[in-house]
Amino acid sequence: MAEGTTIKPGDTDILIVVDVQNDFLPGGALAVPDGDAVIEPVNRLAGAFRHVVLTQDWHPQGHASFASTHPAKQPFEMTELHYGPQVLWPDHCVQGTPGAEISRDLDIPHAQLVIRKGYNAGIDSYSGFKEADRRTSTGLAGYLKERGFRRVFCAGLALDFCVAWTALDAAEAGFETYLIEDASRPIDTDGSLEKTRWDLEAAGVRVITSEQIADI
Ligand code: VGL
Ligand code: ZN
Repeated sequence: MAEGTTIKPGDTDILIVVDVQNDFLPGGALAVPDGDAVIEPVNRLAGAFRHVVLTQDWHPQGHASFASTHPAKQPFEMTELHYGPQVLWPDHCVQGTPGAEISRDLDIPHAQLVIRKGYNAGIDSYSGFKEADRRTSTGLAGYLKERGFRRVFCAGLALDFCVAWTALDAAEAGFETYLIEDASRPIDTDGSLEKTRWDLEAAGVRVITSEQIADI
Protein backbone atom coordinates (compact mmCIF):
# COMPACT_ATOMS: atom_id res chain seq x y z
CA MET A 1 0.00 0.00 0.00
CA ALA A 2 1.33 3.43 -0.90
CA GLU A 3 2.45 5.50 2.03
CA GLY A 4 -0.05 8.08 3.21
CA THR A 5 -3.08 6.37 1.71
CA THR A 6 -5.66 5.15 4.13
CA ILE A 7 -8.15 2.32 3.82
CA LYS A 8 -11.79 3.19 4.25
CA PRO A 9 -13.70 0.07 5.31
CA GLY A 10 -16.79 -0.48 3.21
CA ASP A 11 -19.48 -3.00 2.55
CA THR A 12 -17.24 -5.72 1.17
CA ASP A 13 -14.75 -5.49 4.05
CA ILE A 14 -14.88 -7.61 7.19
CA LEU A 15 -12.94 -7.33 10.45
CA ILE A 16 -12.20 -10.67 12.14
CA VAL A 17 -11.47 -10.25 15.85
CA VAL A 18 -9.61 -13.38 16.88
CA ASP A 19 -9.83 -15.02 20.32
CA VAL A 20 -10.06 -12.00 22.64
CA GLN A 21 -11.03 -14.35 25.47
CA ASN A 22 -10.33 -14.28 29.20
CA ASP A 23 -7.82 -17.15 29.08
CA PHE A 24 -5.59 -15.18 26.68
CA LEU A 25 -5.73 -12.00 28.80
CA PRO A 26 -3.79 -11.18 32.00
CA GLY A 27 -4.69 -13.67 34.73
CA GLY A 28 -5.90 -16.24 32.17
CA ALA A 29 -4.68 -19.80 31.71
CA LEU A 30 -2.67 -18.97 28.55
CA ALA A 31 -2.16 -15.25 29.04
CA VAL A 32 -0.54 -13.57 26.04
CA PRO A 33 2.09 -11.02 27.18
CA ASP A 34 0.47 -7.56 27.15
CA GLY A 35 -2.64 -9.17 25.68
CA ASP A 36 -5.01 -6.59 27.13
CA ALA A 37 -3.27 -3.94 25.01
CA VAL A 38 -5.34 -5.13 22.04
CA ILE A 39 -8.68 -4.21 23.57
CA GLU A 40 -8.57 -0.48 22.99
CA PRO A 41 -7.36 -0.62 19.34
CA VAL A 42 -9.73 -3.49 18.54
CA ASN A 43 -12.70 -1.53 19.91
CA ARG A 44 -11.65 1.54 17.94
CA LEU A 45 -11.21 -0.47 14.75
CA ALA A 46 -14.51 -2.26 15.17
CA GLY A 47 -16.22 1.12 15.21
CA ALA A 48 -14.94 1.75 11.68
CA PHE A 49 -16.25 -1.57 10.30
CA ARG A 50 -19.87 -2.22 9.57
CA HIS A 51 -19.14 -5.94 9.42
CA VAL A 52 -17.31 -7.78 12.21
CA VAL A 53 -16.91 -11.49 12.97
CA LEU A 54 -15.46 -12.84 16.23
CA THR A 55 -13.64 -16.14 16.70
CA GLN A 56 -13.70 -18.11 19.95
CA ASP A 57 -11.25 -20.88 20.87
CA TRP A 58 -13.55 -23.58 22.26
CA HIS A 59 -11.99 -26.85 23.43
CA PRO A 60 -13.54 -29.87 25.13
CA GLN A 61 -11.86 -31.07 28.34
CA GLY A 62 -8.99 -33.44 27.56
CA HIS A 63 -8.30 -31.75 24.20
CA ALA A 64 -5.32 -33.11 22.23
CA SER A 65 -3.59 -29.69 22.33
CA PHE A 66 -3.45 -29.70 26.16
CA ALA A 67 -0.14 -30.85 27.72
CA SER A 68 -2.19 -32.39 30.54
CA THR A 69 -3.69 -34.86 28.04
CA HIS A 70 -0.23 -36.35 27.30
CA PRO A 71 1.65 -38.25 30.02
CA ALA A 72 5.00 -36.64 30.96
CA LYS A 73 4.53 -33.62 28.67
CA GLN A 74 4.82 -29.99 29.80
CA PRO A 75 3.15 -26.90 28.34
CA PHE A 76 5.04 -25.38 25.37
CA GLU A 77 6.70 -28.71 24.49
CA MET A 78 6.02 -30.28 21.09
CA THR A 79 4.35 -33.55 20.30
CA GLU A 80 3.22 -35.40 17.16
CA LEU A 81 -0.50 -35.74 16.54
CA HIS A 82 -1.98 -37.67 13.63
CA TYR A 83 -1.77 -34.60 11.39
CA GLY A 84 1.76 -33.52 12.34
CA PRO A 85 3.70 -31.52 14.97
CA GLN A 86 1.66 -29.78 17.65
CA VAL A 87 2.65 -27.31 20.40
CA LEU A 88 1.21 -28.41 23.74
CA TRP A 89 -0.57 -25.75 25.78
CA PRO A 90 -1.83 -25.31 29.30
CA ASP A 91 -5.53 -26.24 29.52
CA HIS A 92 -7.35 -23.18 28.15
CA CYS A 93 -10.68 -22.06 26.67
CA VAL A 94 -12.53 -25.12 27.93
CA GLN A 95 -16.11 -25.04 26.64
CA GLY A 96 -18.49 -23.31 29.03
CA THR A 97 -15.84 -22.04 31.46
CA PRO A 98 -15.27 -18.35 32.35
CA GLY A 99 -11.83 -18.52 30.71
CA ALA A 100 -13.44 -19.34 27.37
CA GLU A 101 -15.74 -16.31 27.46
CA ILE A 102 -15.07 -13.44 25.12
CA SER A 103 -13.77 -10.47 27.12
CA ARG A 104 -16.49 -8.24 28.48
CA ASP A 105 -14.21 -5.30 27.71
CA LEU A 106 -14.78 -5.79 23.99
CA ASP A 107 -17.33 -3.26 22.83
CA ILE A 108 -18.58 -4.72 19.54
CA PRO A 109 -22.35 -5.11 19.87
CA HIS A 110 -22.66 -5.10 16.07
CA ALA A 111 -20.53 -8.27 15.60
CA GLN A 112 -22.51 -10.50 13.25
CA LEU A 113 -21.09 -13.98 13.86
CA VAL A 114 -19.08 -15.82 16.50
CA ILE A 115 -17.22 -18.72 14.96
CA ARG A 116 -16.09 -21.36 17.45
CA LYS A 117 -13.09 -23.55 16.69
CA GLY A 118 -11.00 -26.26 18.30
CA TYR A 119 -14.06 -28.24 19.39
CA ASN A 120 -12.91 -31.54 17.83
CA ALA A 121 -11.14 -33.40 20.65
CA GLY A 122 -8.28 -34.71 18.52
CA ILE A 123 -7.59 -31.67 16.29
CA ASP A 124 -6.39 -28.18 17.20
CA SER A 125 -7.58 -25.15 15.25
CA TYR A 126 -5.58 -21.95 15.39
CA SER A 127 -7.29 -20.72 12.23
CA GLY A 128 -10.86 -19.55 12.13
CA PHE A 129 -11.14 -21.16 8.69
CA LYS A 130 -9.49 -24.59 8.79
CA GLU A 131 -8.44 -26.95 11.56
CA ALA A 132 -4.83 -28.00 12.11
CA ASP A 133 -5.29 -31.19 10.09
CA ARG A 134 -5.58 -28.65 7.22
CA ARG A 135 -8.68 -30.48 5.95
CA THR A 136 -11.57 -29.88 8.31
CA SER A 137 -13.31 -26.60 7.48
CA THR A 138 -15.17 -24.40 9.97
CA GLY A 139 -17.36 -23.07 7.16
CA LEU A 140 -16.11 -19.48 7.56
CA ALA A 141 -14.78 -19.09 4.00
CA GLY A 142 -18.13 -20.15 2.58
CA TYR A 143 -19.96 -17.75 4.89
CA LEU A 144 -17.77 -14.80 3.92
CA LYS A 145 -17.98 -15.61 0.21
CA GLU A 146 -21.72 -16.06 0.26
CA ARG A 147 -22.02 -12.64 1.87
CA GLY A 148 -19.82 -11.07 -0.80
CA PHE A 149 -16.84 -9.95 1.28
CA ARG A 150 -13.61 -9.28 -0.63
CA ARG A 151 -11.16 -7.92 1.96
CA VAL A 152 -10.47 -9.51 5.35
CA PHE A 153 -8.79 -7.60 8.22
CA CYS A 154 -7.50 -9.65 11.16
CA ALA A 155 -6.66 -8.54 14.72
CA GLY A 156 -6.67 -10.02 18.23
CA LEU A 157 -4.78 -12.84 19.98
CA ALA A 158 -2.32 -14.31 19.48
CA LEU A 159 -0.51 -12.72 16.55
CA ASP A 160 1.82 -15.68 15.89
CA PHE A 161 -0.85 -18.39 16.26
CA CYS A 162 -4.55 -17.80 15.80
CA VAL A 163 -4.39 -14.35 14.17
CA ALA A 164 -1.67 -15.36 11.70
CA TRP A 165 -3.21 -18.73 10.81
CA THR A 166 -6.57 -17.05 10.28
CA ALA A 167 -4.95 -14.44 8.01
CA LEU A 168 -2.98 -17.07 6.08
CA ASP A 169 -6.12 -19.10 5.45
CA ALA A 170 -8.08 -15.99 4.44
CA ALA A 171 -5.39 -15.26 1.84
CA GLU A 172 -5.43 -18.86 0.65
CA ALA A 173 -9.21 -18.69 0.30
CA GLY A 174 -8.75 -15.77 -2.09
CA PHE A 175 -9.49 -12.75 0.12
CA GLU A 176 -7.26 -9.68 0.04
CA THR A 177 -5.95 -10.00 3.56
CA TYR A 178 -4.58 -7.57 6.15
CA LEU A 179 -3.20 -8.17 9.65
CA ILE A 180 -3.42 -5.14 11.93
CA GLU A 181 -0.31 -5.45 14.01
CA ASP A 182 -0.89 -2.90 16.79
CA ALA A 183 -4.27 -4.53 17.48
CA SER A 184 -2.59 -7.88 18.04
CA ARG A 185 0.03 -9.36 20.43
CA PRO A 186 2.21 -12.50 20.06
CA ILE A 187 2.95 -15.42 22.40
CA ASP A 188 6.41 -15.78 20.78
CA THR A 189 7.43 -19.30 21.79
CA ASP A 190 10.40 -21.05 20.16
CA GLY A 191 10.83 -18.62 17.27
CA SER A 192 7.13 -18.54 16.38
CA LEU A 193 6.97 -14.79 15.82
CA GLU A 194 9.83 -14.66 13.34
CA LYS A 195 8.50 -17.66 11.44
CA THR A 196 5.10 -16.00 11.33
CA ARG A 197 6.52 -12.85 9.72
CA TRP A 198 8.06 -14.93 6.92
CA ASP A 199 4.89 -16.91 6.39
CA LEU A 200 2.74 -13.77 6.21
CA GLU A 201 5.04 -12.13 3.72
CA ALA A 202 5.25 -15.26 1.55
CA ALA A 203 1.45 -15.48 1.49
CA GLY A 204 1.00 -11.82 0.55
CA VAL A 205 -0.78 -10.87 3.77
CA ARG A 206 -0.40 -7.12 4.26
CA VAL A 207 0.78 -6.27 7.76
CA ILE A 208 -0.50 -2.77 8.62
CA THR A 209 -1.23 -0.58 11.64
CA SER A 210 -4.59 0.75 12.70
CA GLU A 211 -3.48 4.27 11.74
CA GLN A 212 -3.78 3.15 8.12
CA ILE A 213 -7.53 2.65 8.55
CA ALA A 214 -9.57 5.80 7.94
CA ASP A 215 -11.92 7.28 10.55
CA ILE A 216 -10.75 5.49 13.64
C1 VGL B 1 -4.24 -19.82 20.57
C2 VGL B 1 -2.69 -21.32 21.33
C3 VGL B 1 -3.68 -22.24 21.57
C4 VGL B 1 -4.51 -18.45 20.02
C5 VGL B 1 -5.25 -20.74 20.79
O1 VGL B 1 -5.65 -17.95 20.16
O2 VGL B 1 -3.57 -17.87 19.43
N1 VGL B 1 -2.97 -20.11 20.82
N2 VGL B 1 -4.96 -21.95 21.29
ZN1 ZN C 1 -6.50 -23.31 21.84
